[in-house]
Amino acid sequence: MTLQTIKTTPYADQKPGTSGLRKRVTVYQQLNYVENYIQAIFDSLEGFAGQTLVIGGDGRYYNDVAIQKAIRIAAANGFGKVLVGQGGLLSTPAASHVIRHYKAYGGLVLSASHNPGGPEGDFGIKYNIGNGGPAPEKITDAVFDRTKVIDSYKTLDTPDIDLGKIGTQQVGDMVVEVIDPVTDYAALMETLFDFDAIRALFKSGFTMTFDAMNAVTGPYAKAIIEGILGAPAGTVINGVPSPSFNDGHPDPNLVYCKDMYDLLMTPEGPDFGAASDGDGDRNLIIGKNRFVTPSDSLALLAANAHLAPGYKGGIAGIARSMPTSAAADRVAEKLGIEMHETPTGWKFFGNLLDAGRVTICGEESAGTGSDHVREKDGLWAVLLWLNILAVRKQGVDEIVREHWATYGRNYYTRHDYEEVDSAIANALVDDLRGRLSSLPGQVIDGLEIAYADDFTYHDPVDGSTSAKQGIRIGFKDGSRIVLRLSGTGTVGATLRVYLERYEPADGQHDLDTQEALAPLIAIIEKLAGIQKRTGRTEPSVIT
Ligand code: VG1
Ligand code: CO
Repeated sequence: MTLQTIKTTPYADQKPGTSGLRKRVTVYQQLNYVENYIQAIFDSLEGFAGQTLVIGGDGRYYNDVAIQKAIRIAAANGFGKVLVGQGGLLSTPAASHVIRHYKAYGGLVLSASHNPGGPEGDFGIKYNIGNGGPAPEKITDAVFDRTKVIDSYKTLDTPDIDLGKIGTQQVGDMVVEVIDPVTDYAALMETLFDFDAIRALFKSGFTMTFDAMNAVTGPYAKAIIEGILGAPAGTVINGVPSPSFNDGHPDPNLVYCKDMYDLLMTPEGPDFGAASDGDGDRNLIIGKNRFVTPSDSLALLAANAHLAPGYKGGIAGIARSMPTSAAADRVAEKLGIEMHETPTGWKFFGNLLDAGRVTICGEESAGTGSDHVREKDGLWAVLLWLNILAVRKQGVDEIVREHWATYGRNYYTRHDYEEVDSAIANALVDDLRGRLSSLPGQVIDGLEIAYADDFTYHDPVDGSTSAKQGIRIGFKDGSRIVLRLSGTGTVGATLRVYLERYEPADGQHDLDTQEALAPLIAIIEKLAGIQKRTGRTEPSVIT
């Protein structure tokens, strides 16, 4: 075994986005692309000599190759130990838990989340800090700066680790321990939820389907839902992780889970449907005849969390990303607890969670989680829903309706325009940004604009500021339009338009969502000219 210092040249495009560095696999396959990025991460950190690093991924194509490189570079840089999931697998929330549970220095999560996989698909690398959460901007900025000047990386000339074998192996002076990816996570879930009540629910004949989308959640869902909780075999579908997700798109939304949605809308369908994404941090919740929007799900989980043992003392506060609907705000107001609005991306919740100021966090993009880890957690959300259903002994639809009758309903939709020419998308956003100050007071189609700005977040814990986080246009009647560019796409630009309108508790709760929001859709077309500029006649995805 010899320590090697290999000369390299920088890549200009290694700027981490909303959640790590996501690129096409073919980009990652370039000479030293992985090595440069991982060395740049380690170069931006201090004090890890002899410490533990967690490595895991969602099992997508190129995971196996990247993990072996990461292990050698970690050993050459002086880590004392690497904890890695068997087969290289760890869901994102499980990786977060393993970092916290074993007091690791940090972790590398190898995933491009909900992006498609396979040789033509996407790959990603994300660094998480010792609290288990995504590195804050201070670190991701430093990593990007380092990638621009990096001229060498350190590695060892050792053979590959056998990732199939549980137990310890040696790489140079470093120990590699291959652990079961599910055990610690399942034990954590058992401390949070009333598993007896959920077992009784399944015994009573309650039926469910969980779509793991051929991604990482399969082994977790099978072990917990079918194994520990006793749901019948076959409850978990698409439960074997596949490097290409069986050529599917592991994004649990109404486009890629349309079959499940259709099934839940029929009398023969199960009582409850759920799904998770590529790396297991997102969730989709569908009850019989009722799709629950992620924004509503956040509000409902916050309002009912006390029904689960892990939250029986109540919650300290709620945080949501800025584009997420204000449904959760009404719950926080009623509970008299703190409410925070953060930029898109889980990294902004970490400080609030660490400071004990919030317990539950969520994003409109189907991410919900709590202070049990520092990532969003798909299966956690599903289990909390099951716990609530088991205790309240009501169906999803009934619970949702009661919620609206108490707090009112925030009609909500997101329109995505994917793979738009970057120059066109940037110009569209820049033009609108330039006109924001003239918008307040204007009346368009009978709706008066109350405020218009580009969201700047001031972190109340560490005082840091994050600017240009998305354009917000608010109306006098409480409606809101948000517009921003995605930070996770890998081809061209993805323009996201978020639309929201509030109906009070005694208002109309049965309108079609797209119809209820049609006036706002017309207004943003007038203000931003999306269809005119992009040539698109409709969004690529409506959620
Ligand atoms: C999207 C979502 C955001 C989420 C991020 C990572 O980011 O909008 O809410 O945190 O994906 O989720 P963007 O920048 O494309 O809008 V995951 O499950 O892909 O790690
Ligand atoms: Co994800």
